Amino acid sequence: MLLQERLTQKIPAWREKVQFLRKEKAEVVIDHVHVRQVFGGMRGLKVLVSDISFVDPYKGIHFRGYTIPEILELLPKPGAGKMPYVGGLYWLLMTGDLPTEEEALSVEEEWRKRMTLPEWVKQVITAMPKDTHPMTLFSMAILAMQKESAFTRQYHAGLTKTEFWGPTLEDALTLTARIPVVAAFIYRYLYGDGTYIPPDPNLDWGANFAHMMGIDDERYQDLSRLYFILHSDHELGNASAHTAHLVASTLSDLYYAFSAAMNALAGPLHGLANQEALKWLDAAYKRYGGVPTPEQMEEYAWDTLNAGRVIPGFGHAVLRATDPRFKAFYDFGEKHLPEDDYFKMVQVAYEVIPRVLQEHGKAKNPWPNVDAVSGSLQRHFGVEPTFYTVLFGIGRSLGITAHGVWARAMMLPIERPKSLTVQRIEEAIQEAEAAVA
Ligand code: CMX
Repeated sequence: MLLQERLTQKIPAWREKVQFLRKEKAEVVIDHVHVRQVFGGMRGLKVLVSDISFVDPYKGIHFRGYTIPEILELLPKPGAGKMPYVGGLYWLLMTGDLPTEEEALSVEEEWRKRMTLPEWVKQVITAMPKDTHPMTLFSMAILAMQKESAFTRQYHAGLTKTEFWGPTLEDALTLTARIPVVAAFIYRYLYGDGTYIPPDPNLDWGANFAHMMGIDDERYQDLSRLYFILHSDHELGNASAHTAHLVASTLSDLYYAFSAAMNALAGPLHGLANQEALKWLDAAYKRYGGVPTPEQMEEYAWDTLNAGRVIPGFGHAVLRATDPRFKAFYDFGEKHLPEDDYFKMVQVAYEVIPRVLQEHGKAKNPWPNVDAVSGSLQRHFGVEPTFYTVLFGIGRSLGITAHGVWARAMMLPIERPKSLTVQRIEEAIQEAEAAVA
């Protein structure tokens, strides 16, 4: 397999570099811990390693050093003017190299070989009541596939630490191959007419998802590719990626780790914000009987803030500017659905809300994140809002599994930070203040 060959070439040098840093530079200080970080969700604490992606507060996400506009321009595409193959992005995340078309298609081919869903997974899904949230079904379905983990099987058969990454790559490819199939199956079970559309082996990962959803529109194929690329990764410290990293550090396999990550993604401050953002726009549309004017949007935003609630889709723990993922979706909306009322509401919100949040004075970042726009595009194609977080999860499977393979390649240990009592923190403060005095 091409991807495995490339990683086999790359891993020894990285492993050597990491081993050197861990052994020879172990005592070098690269960050200090502040009291605000201990009580403030560890914001900004530099304690994780990711060469796969990096978020610049002003320029946003970089995948292996490339910005979103660069990614959309440089990755191989199924045709002129189309969005890139998701398989090409996966190659880049995994190897750090921009793929040739052959390399991108080799990933798509691996996915094609592995995408058949076991029957029992479908039975687990259809045994559940239809008012179950799709994220619950998604997480359960991933866990239902765990018995197929190559890593767990080979680990118990006797695998040495240096070999861990190989079967983890196997799991990564099988899991990511099946993720869109599972997701579309859940969608059609909950919201469809009871029929399931099998995958089409002639289509690429993104287009195949559109096909299995039953949305036969080339624009939706392109939106799917774009959606999964934009949601693929956002450093290692975000709640879902970090959950997966923590779980996998115990040598749990990627099925356990990714299922756990989806439980973190299901929270309204994280992945569920895309569903919440659409619901928030929906309520504005109903309240004003159509697209609100800027004045009405401002009134509506203040009512939300005065009720002590957050405006979903705005703000970010790391970003301090408009999210470039928001910008890429916004461009898609302007090109393909400028007359859509919900997209028009996104435009009004973008015009008004950053100023309102600045006046409100709490949020460190008043600018929109990816969730402020993604739902309006999905809604245009008839996708139910409660499903939007699953779409986020499909994309996130790419970054999480790539991180999983590299954590094994670098032979990182189990995570175990230290907790302190409040009394010990107070003592540490006194010691620090006495030292200054
Ligand atoms: N609306 C109203 N208030 C907001 C706000 C928003 N969109 N964003 C931040 N604030 C508030 C916070 O609630 C916090 O208030 P308190 O001091 O009363 O607790 C204050 O501003 C400071 O928060 P912050 O440091 O700017 O933001 P955090 O790093 O704590 O949180 C985030 C980041 C994303 C959770 C927050 O901005 C938020 O809740 N946004 C709305 C939900 C959302 O869009 N989430 C999706 C994030 C994208 C992703 O998951 O990738």
